[in-house]
Amino acid sequence: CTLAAITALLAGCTAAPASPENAMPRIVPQPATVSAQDGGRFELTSSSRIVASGDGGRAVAEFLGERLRTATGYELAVSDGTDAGAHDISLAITPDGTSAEPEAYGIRSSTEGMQLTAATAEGLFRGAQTVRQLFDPTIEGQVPVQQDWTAPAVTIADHPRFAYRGAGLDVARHFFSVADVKRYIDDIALLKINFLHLHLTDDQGWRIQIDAWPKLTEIGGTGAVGLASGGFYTKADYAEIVAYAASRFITIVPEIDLPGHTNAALASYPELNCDGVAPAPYTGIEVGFSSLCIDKDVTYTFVSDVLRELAAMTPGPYLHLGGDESLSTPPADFERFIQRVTTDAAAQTGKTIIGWHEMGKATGLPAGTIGQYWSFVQPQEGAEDETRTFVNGGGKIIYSPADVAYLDMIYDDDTRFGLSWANGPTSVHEAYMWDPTEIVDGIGEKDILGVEAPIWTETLTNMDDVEYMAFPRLGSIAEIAWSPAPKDGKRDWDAFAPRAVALCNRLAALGVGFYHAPELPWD
Ligand code: TNX
Repeated sequence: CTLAAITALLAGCTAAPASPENAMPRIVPQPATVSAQDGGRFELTSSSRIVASGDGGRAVAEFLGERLRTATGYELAVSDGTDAGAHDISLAITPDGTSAEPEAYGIRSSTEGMQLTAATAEGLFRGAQTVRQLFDPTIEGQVPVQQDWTAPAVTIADHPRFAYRGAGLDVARHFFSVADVKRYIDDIALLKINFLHLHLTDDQGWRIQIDAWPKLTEIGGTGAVGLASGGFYTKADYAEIVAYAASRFITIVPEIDLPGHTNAALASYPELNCDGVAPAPYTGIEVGFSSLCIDKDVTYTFVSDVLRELAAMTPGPYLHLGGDESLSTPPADFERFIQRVTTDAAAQTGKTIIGWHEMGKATGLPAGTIGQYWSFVQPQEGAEDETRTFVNGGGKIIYSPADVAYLDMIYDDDTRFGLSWANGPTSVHEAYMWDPTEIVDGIGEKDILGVEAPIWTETLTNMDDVEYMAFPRLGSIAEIAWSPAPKDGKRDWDAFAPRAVALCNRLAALGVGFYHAPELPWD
């Protein structure tokens, strides 16, 4: 007896809702505009089809069909064309459709049918996540469920606030298999996340095959935190992740953290150390003790080889070079290293560089370098100036304020794992009640590329742990990143909270774990 079956049973016993027939659907992130229409609901039936037109529309139709087939038990055949009936869902790419924005989409649903339109396949895919959420959460169930499958009559016009809506996954402290990463990709796609930042290297592990430096994975890839076993992605594994992400319109952002957070590399190659002696592998959870040797030529050969190979396997536009917490690199050396690497080896890859905000201590960063902010909502000493360096250089900012957006922070004092260094616990409410335009003075909407919620895995050993920490807080972050800026700067928790519950109900049907946050109005 699965959770989905139980949920379905309960749904069957509940009295009909007192709310009107076309009550507002509960969607996370909230679309830019949703208007309830008069008239009856759209109904999916055993003969419903998913009708696709336009280049790439069919793939999105197949995706949607896969999501909806199991619980409904319907065939939901995908067919090409525009000839859709009253019980069909049609997906159409209409170049001059809803908006010029590639991720914008529109939905109309009524007794006449459900139509999803967008200018691109990407826009259709984002819209498909909304289509899923127009149906009862039980439609995500993993076994057939007996109930009527209807959606309210609505008109939706939607587009994202920010171009970059990220989730970060630390696969260095604990290793996560290709299957795990694919699962997380599916989890985050529901929330219209479009970038997955993989933290591929750190003191405890090196997780990506580099042909020119094979010991990085032979030695540096074997360990992890504590007694956990390590692992690494071969180039084929990485390609599989990149392709799977692309099928969900998610771009992989790979991070090689430099020059600190490098014990795994230093342990693999003695020559990368100033004293020529390889340190022991590291299995603890301290930060800030390791550094590449800034004055050795071999350091730059190493960095150049790694970045060249990584860029060659990464179709996306970004390479993340870390730069955080290099506490054991003398400040002048740090600046010299960052300046040299960003303008030389990294620049030669042709990718746009992202660095944690401390990288803004260096002068002469290439124009357009992107800063990722990890200080608090109230910036700590130095963080504002370092962040402004990127904007002054023509780059933008990704906001990941640690006290609200770090998903490895405990929810409350009873959380079984997680850390608390970023101002203690982070509730779902705290993760929701902030705005990226209110953090660094002088950095406004147009300077902000987007928002990312990293999940660090010092204390998280498997996907159950990761999902528990991510949900529903990633819903808070995704809404900040996607939905329109709050009116008068005031975020409406009371409007979000019931939608967060609906999200959790959907995750439950999907078999994805989450935290039963006490501040939410559970059904
Ligand atoms: C800070 S802030 C880190 C990570 C840790 C994380 C734990 C930043 C860019 N780095 O190295 O894993 O805290 O919460």
